[in-house]
Amino acid sequence: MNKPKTVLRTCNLCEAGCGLEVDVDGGQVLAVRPDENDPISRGYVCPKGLAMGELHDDPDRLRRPVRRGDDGRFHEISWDEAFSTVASRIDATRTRFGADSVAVYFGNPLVHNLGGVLMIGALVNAIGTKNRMSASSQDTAPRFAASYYLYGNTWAVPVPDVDHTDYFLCIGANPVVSQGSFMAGPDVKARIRRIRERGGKVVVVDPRRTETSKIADEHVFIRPGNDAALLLAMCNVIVKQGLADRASIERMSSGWGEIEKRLGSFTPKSVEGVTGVPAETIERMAIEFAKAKTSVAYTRIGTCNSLYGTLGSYAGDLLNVIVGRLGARGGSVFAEPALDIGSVASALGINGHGRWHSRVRKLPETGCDLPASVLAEEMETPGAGQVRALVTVAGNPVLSTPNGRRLESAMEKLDFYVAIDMYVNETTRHADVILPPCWALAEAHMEPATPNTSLHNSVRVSPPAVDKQPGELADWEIMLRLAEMLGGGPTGNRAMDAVLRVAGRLGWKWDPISTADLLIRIGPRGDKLLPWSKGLNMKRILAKPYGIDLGALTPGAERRFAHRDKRAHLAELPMIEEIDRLAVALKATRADGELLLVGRRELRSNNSWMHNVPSLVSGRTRCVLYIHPDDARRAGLRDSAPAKLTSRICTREVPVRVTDEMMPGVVSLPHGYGHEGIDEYLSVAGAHAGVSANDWTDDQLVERIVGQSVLNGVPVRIAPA
Ligand SMILES: Nc1nc2c(c(=O)[nH]1)N[C@H]1C(S)=C(S)[C@@H](COP(=O)(O)OP(=O)(O)OC[C@H]3O[C@@H](n4cnc5c(=O)[nH]c(N)nc54)[C@H](O)[C@@H]3O)O[C@H]1N2
Ligand SMILES: Nc1nc2c(c(=O)[nH]1)N[C@H]1C(S)=C(S)[C@@H](COP(=O)(O)OP(=O)(O)OC[C@H]3O[C@@H](n4cnc5c(=O)[nH]c(N)nc54)[C@H](O)[C@@H]3O)O[C@H]1N2
Ligand code: SF4
Ligand SMILES: [Mo]
Repeated sequence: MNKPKTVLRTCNLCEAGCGLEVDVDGGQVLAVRPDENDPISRGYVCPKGLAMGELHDDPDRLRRPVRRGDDGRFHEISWDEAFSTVASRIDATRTRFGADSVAVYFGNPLVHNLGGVLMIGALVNAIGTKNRMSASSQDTAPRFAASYYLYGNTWAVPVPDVDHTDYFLCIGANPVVSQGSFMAGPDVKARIRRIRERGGKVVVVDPRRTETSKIADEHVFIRPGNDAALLLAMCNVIVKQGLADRASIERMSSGWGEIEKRLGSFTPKSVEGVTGVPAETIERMAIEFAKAKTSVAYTRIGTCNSLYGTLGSYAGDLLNVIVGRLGARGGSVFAEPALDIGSVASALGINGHGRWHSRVRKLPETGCDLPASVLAEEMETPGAGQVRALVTVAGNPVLSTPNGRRLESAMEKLDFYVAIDMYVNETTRHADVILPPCWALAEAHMEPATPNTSLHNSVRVSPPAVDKQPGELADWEIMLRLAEMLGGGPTGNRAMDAVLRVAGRLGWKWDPISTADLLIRIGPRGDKLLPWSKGLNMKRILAKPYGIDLGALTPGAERRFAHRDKRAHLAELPMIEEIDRLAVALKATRADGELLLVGRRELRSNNSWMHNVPSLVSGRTRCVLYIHPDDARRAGLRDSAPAKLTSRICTREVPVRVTDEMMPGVVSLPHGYGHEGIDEYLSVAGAHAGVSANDWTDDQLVERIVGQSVLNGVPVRIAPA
């Protein structure tokens, strides 16, 4: 007999990692509450976290594998049938057409799933494909490439030391709604407020007057795609004013001369036109930034997902470097996690850029992932290496990747498609087989990746909350079983997997927590497997229900630099070339009447997948296009009336909200909606369909370094419907 109990968990839905109290009875969730006693989140949560129980109970969530029958409908099948079908179909495609004919796409929720993350390499290597894609190319590929060129380390992503800074320059991010990305920690809103309370300054640069700008001292409108120009101009001002920290540049970096001589092209006046930021504002911001006691520039999705995404991410770091803020307290610092997943990834070769390219358009890999925007053409274009089978794990690329509808039609040509997902969504509805994992509450939880970019170092492992029901498998169990059936094993390394197979015959079984234990123990904070050491191991972590506080972020950056000379390389060739291209582009003129479409996030929404939770979709309609009154007037649009929005690839109707929150010339639409014709599988989401922003975004309009599609700054036109 089960007895009701309360289990303490961290929420796995976003990077904030808030503490939850979950009342459970066996397989049932009775209640979910904020955990007031959590020493880190102190009772802070958002509505999504409180909906964990609703997700668990959602009748539309798949509990058993399903296979599409001749009638086109999904029918439940046994796990044995599911695994043997999937393994034999993938193997058949691979044998006939080569390993690259099987593409794999990993979605965002996997990032918060320890077992899933550890199984990525296992599954990809078992298949043997180079056609590996992920949500990264709609999110972080430019950031990773910038880190790769600057620090020689894809995973060296600096974090703004918000808790200690006196000047927070927040560019292309809306942490008050997104809860912070690459600045992970609960209640970032309060943390940002505290900067001002201690006399500091917060400046937000965004084409929309966002929720974050409402708690800032200053908001600056910028025309999308131009963060790099703005940041380089700020660098120029700092140098001209003699405010650059030359000693620090000298000590930490190489290549400054190459950059300094190029900064001349980026003056406040020369970038004023493209950025829309007045020259005197740029000048003042630069001087304030340099003169503040401490300061940090932070860039995120708005910068990353735009035409100069890599250069914009680079230029944010450059600004920090030249005033001596990289590695300084209150500046831009690196977290020191217990499980250093970045170093593990680097050791496995997941560190680099452009080592191979896509077959059709020759777009480069970044950290082993090709841009997802190549997936449709790789399916459509005949020839050796054409993609004929697809595996998706925790993703919804039809709604989340550019020109999603092209991908959706291309998917019809596939010989076989298997999805590992808990839902039939707009993408997985096209699968032949769907393998559903148990919901996260049935597994132990430990964030594998976010501690790499946390605002404060800590480590915590939450126990499973609900009992796994008979016939339920976790993501890692599904991925591992498939990998093994395709000839691989848990490490993705042939020799190591062969050893583990022998161990397996002796009764040893791979599992994520033991693997994390090993990685922690041999990691920088670990006990190095020495019984007398005071270092970390899983036993010590599990003994503390709230985990272990590993202290504030510490100064120093060099420990993360992987270039042999232990310096930040400011002038690697791709960056130099991009700076030169941007210098030329500053002179281009803008098409008349052209609007630029950008994205937006909503507090009650999580990319494409939480709209099936009733408590999260109640109230006002959220999927509406924001437009400035002047643009609305010019186009003859009225508030709340539908409009016809046109990009290169799509014309469709959207509901409009007229608001001076928007910069003139820019319109904003959240992504992740567009749940049309899916009522059968997602009864709640289907009734709140909205439209998908990625019906308009363009798979062919890409950033030049990583080939990631432009999702912010898509040229559009608008007219009354
Ligand atoms: N236009 C535009 N497009 C964007 C963005 C933008 O700003 N603008 N942002 C992009 C960003 S940052 C991201 S990260 C991507 C996200 O894009 P994706 O990762 O492709 O999509 P998600 O909406 O996160 O889909 C998550 C899927 O995972 C499933 N899922 C949830 N939890 C689990 C789990 O534990 N295991 C398994 N197996 N499945 C699970 C859900 O049911 C859902 O189907 O979208 C991107 N797309
Ligand atoms: N509630 C909620 N939280 C989430 C998510 C969610 O879907 N919902 N998704 C999670 C994920 S996967 C991620 S990656 C993070 C992302 O977290 P953030 O990076 O904070 O993402 P956004 O909230 O989309 O904020 C991007 C901002 O950039 C602005 N912008 C657009 N183009 C430009 C430009 O060219 N320059 C500048 N300066 N600004 C621009 C937009 O107007 C927008 O305000 O959020 C995570 N948290
Ligand atoms: S902010 Fe993120 S981690 Fe916290 S409760 Fe909401 S979804 Fe969960
Ligand atoms: Mo993301």
